[in-house]
Amino acid sequence: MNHLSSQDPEIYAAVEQEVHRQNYGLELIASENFVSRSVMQAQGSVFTNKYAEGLPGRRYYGGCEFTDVAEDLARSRAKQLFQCDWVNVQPHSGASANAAVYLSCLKPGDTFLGLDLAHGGHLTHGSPVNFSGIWFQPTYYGVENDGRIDMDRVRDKAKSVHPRLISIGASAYSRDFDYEAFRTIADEVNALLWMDMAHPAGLIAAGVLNDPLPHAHIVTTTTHKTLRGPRGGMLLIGRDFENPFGKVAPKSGRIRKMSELLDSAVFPGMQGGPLVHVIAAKAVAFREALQPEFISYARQVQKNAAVMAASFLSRGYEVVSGGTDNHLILVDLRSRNINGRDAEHALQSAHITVNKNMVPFDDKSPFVTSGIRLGTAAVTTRGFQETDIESVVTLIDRVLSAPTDASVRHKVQTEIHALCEAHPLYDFVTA
Ligand code: DSN
Repeated sequence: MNHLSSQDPEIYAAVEQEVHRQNYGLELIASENFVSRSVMQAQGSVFTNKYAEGLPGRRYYGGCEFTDVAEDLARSRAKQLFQCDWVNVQPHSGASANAAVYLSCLKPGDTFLGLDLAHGGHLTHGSPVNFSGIWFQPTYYGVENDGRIDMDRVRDKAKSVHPRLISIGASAYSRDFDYEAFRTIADEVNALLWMDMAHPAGLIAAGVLNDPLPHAHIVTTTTHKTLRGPRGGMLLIGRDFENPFGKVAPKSGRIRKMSELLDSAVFPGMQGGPLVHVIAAKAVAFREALQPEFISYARQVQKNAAVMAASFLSRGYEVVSGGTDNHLILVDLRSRNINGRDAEHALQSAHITVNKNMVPFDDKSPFVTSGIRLGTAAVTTRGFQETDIESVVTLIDRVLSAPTDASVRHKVQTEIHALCEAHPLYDFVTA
């Protein structure tokens, strides 16, 4: 980074400090991961200079011949990875991909049904402060006292609210989904079924979780969580189909496919020029995810999360739903005399990064919360195995058992530093 360090020392210093933070801190935010040098190099490439509105072969700008190569590779690799008919790799983020679903499937004011945000759902699945809850009519299903979704309750809710669209997917739900049962319910109430697999996408790609693509009409994802690519979004369809709204193609009058509606919703519906450098980096990440090592990685993420849940349980903590099927766990601190906000702060000062999170039936506000959410995708990338995870939980427990004791935090910091040194991450900026 010699150009950056000489030309903009202030930004260089921030980058350098961030590299140090990532190298020597414990990253347990469930939605984060560490990308490879190749992904970063593609993202840092001259593709950042290019305008490329449209799709490969059908652009509104000249000079797109190499952009087309990158986007076609991203599309074909994603299709191979998820065994699906169609993808659009242009959404700038998961929220943009989700917005394209709403734009294609709903009119303002239409009712949809999704997982309650207070039970692990996502902002773009109907929060009153998000476009999804401002322009459309959200209704919710939740989890039961055991922390799991009960499909009979989902069916009852769907039959009472008659949604046009049912969403699956979450930011804080540690169990796998029964996509077949969701599809049966969607068919019974004549709704479209949409899965937002942003969190578990990498585990789905590796085949260690159920596959939504044969069942959901539309799937969205981010590319940077368990899938371990650059920050961004993507839309997918398992088997393409005629759009149920009867929308026709302008000249031929033929009914357009759902994929065509979604392509138009991304551009020109919601976005202008795609981020070609990010698309190139997505292609690199998809190639990595197609390698056999990625399956071993995904299995280890899942094993590490299971060990993490078991270690918390054995120390007397409550884990929502009693464990996990995927990469994340939600710890309910209500029996521990500390709230989520204070736990997050205490852990942060010991260089352990987690986020406070509402737990189902929480009595505290989203700014305080009763829980913390932890995930194993990032630490597994740097090589943590089951025994490391047990050490991590021991260290977290030491901090949470004495959250105001600076000497405990200091000792834990030193041990975290040693654990991170044993599993080196990035070596390209020395700090
Ligand atoms: N904000 C992300 C998460 O942390 O789950 C989801 O978009």
